Amino acid sequence: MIITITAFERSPDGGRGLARDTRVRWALEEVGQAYEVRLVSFRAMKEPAHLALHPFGQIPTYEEGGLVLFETGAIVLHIAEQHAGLLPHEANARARAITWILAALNTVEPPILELESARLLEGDKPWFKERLPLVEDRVSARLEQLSRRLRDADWLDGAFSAGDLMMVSVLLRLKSSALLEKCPNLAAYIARGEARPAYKRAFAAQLAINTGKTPIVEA
Ligand code: GTB
Repeated sequence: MIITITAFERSPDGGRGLARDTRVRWALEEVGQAYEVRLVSFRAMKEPAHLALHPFGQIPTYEEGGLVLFETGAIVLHIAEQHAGLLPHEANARARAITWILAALNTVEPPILELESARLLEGDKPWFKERLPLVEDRVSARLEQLSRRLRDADWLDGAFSAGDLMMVSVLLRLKSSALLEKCPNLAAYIARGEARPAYKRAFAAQLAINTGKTPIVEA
């Protein structure tokens, strides 16, 4: 069955791997599953054909036979459940790995997104300078909690899992941020994720699109 995902025709990050198709590509690469990519423009994302796949007009989407998914949490979990390699077999360990996927998306990512939005959209507001440290503190608090849990382990709960894939993907958004300096074990955790051959393939594939090395096929 052919798997097709969608990605930005041109990612606003120019190929730094921050758009969310990267985490889906990474999961597919980890399990050795081939996939195709349909590139969509910002205009096409809001048109009926794409809205039929994604009610919020976003990327990525995932199509496999008659199945259409959106939301990277659901997509990565589906991939991990369909193929060996991203979730432990033992029931409790599996449940814990899924917990880390949800923790990455529901507990760690939101304050990071809030910080990004503040920096991107609120810089000209009179209250920006006063608010920014509060938003940064919320990110730091989460990082310190996660750092304490990870300690000197390689991964969050034993072997690398979809939980680590999602957590590293979320933390990568802070890669150039000074906030990570206080948590060197998290910086090393991110580097371990980036060093995985599957991540490197996923990153290279999205970079090729954004540097014009892959022919663009309009959706
Ligand atoms: N909760 C959804 C999921 O996990 O799948 C969120 C999906 C989402 O936010 N998609 C974004 C999108 O389609 C792209 S990834 N945005 C267009 C829109 O909403 O109209 C978010 C993103 C975009 C750009 C950068 N960047 O340039 O650094 C980073 C992340």
